Amino acid sequence: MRKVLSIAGSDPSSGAGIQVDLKTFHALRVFGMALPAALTIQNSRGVFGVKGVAPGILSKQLDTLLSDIKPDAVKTGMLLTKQNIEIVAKTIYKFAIKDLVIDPVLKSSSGKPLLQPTALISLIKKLFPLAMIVTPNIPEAEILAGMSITSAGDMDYAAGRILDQGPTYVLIKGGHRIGPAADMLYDGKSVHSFSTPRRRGEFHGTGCVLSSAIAVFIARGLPVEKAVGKAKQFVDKMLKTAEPVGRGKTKYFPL
Ligand code: PXL
Repeated sequence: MRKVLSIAGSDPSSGAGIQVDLKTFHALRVFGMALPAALTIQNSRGVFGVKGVAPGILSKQLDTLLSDIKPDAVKTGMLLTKQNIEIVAKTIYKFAIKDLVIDPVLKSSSGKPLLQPTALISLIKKLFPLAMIVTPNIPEAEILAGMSITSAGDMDYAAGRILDQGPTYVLIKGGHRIGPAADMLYDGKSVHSFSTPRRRGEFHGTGCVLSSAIAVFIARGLPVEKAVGKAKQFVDKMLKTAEPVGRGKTKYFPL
């Protein structure tokens, strides 16, 4: 039985965060585990508040879990605070976790900060060097690389800057681009492009499900390029049948 752990924010509406991560693990038939690093106040209309889990609690949860169960892969999402990022980084290093997927969540779709500005430097300096793969969308890649991205050439250049921060792979997701929605995977030597049709509407939790699915396929032993391809196919299948679940207009995945 392959085991995958998500360390991320809690979304009570369960279309994003640790809740949808667990649903993804279940749908893809691995043993899923979830540990909240932050809580959100939200529904299908948006995020109305955030709060980090107390550092002492996070640290003890992680140590207690990982000293017993060794996951085959770990995914991180919303971590919110500098202190919590540093605890996660220290623990990942201590338990020698190699297959780490980082979704560098910075904001919700509604624009609420999900990472405190003072925490960005710790995310880059402490956590990125431990990552197998980091999965920014274009706005996140712009902030991480410190540049604007308006062309394919910019994407390549930004990828180089992010790889210099330490991850083995970076996947820049093209969904926010005007024109082709291709995601580009870089390892510093070659580039792979992944295209699925652009689906109509606004969706909740797409990045969470993609990074969780990548973690599943890496845990199953697939090479990163294959894991990303399979994860993209899974997300596209979900996008095709997504629908609103509340009064908000964003569509949720059928998970
Ligand atoms: O989709 C980004 C995201 C990640 N994690 C949590 C969230 C959100 C967006 O709302 O709530 C917990």
